[in-house]
Amino acid sequence: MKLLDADPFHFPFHREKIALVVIDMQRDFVEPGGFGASLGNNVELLQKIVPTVRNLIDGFRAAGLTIVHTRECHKPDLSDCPPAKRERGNPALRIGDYGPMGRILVSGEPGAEIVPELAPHPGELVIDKPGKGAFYATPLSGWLEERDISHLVFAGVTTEVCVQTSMREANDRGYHCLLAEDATESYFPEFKQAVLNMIRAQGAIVGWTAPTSKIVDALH
Ligand code: TIU
Repeated sequence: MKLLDADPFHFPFHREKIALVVIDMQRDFVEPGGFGASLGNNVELLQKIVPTVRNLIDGFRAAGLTIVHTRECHKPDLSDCPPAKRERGNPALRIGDYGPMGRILVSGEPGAEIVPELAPHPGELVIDKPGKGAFYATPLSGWLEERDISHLVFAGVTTEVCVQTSMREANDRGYHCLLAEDATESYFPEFKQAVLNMIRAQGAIVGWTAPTSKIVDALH
């Protein structure tokens, strides 16, 4: 067991028990014309982290460790999309509507796919999730238990929505959670900073944070 130099204190890095969870690096959030843009957001900030997320994934691939990719998306009949989610706000395009990358946040559509640079490799786990959290209504818990995973490294988008929700779900399930600070991003920089501060406050009440370079170094 290594001690990784993290905030607010060292993260116990059990290499044999760790998995990477990459949250929702989908075209719908990262590219123009998708769900994120339809909500009025500038997606350029999110595009900038793609190479860093790739470095993190490559580190886990080289170490032969478990990698989970999640996608926020719904069945084509939207039976797993509560009206309270679809009817929220006043977006340019609602979930299920046709946009430039196919139907918004619908599985099988181009926009729901993970960006090509981060596409899952054969053997990596892919979770389609109808909620913001990676554990709600998905097989993730069982898949991690089967692999005896107890420590999770999180990356992806957006920091304060699906990443934070997933990390809180994991924390309540007893996982040690580490967020890769520069491999996550929000449409709102101040929200990202607030999440980093709040998860590691109170003695890592939700978890730890560390830069990708330190996490990748610890994998060697
Ligand atoms: N809107 C927003 O910031 N995020 C989401 O709707 N989903 C995810 O964070 N993946």
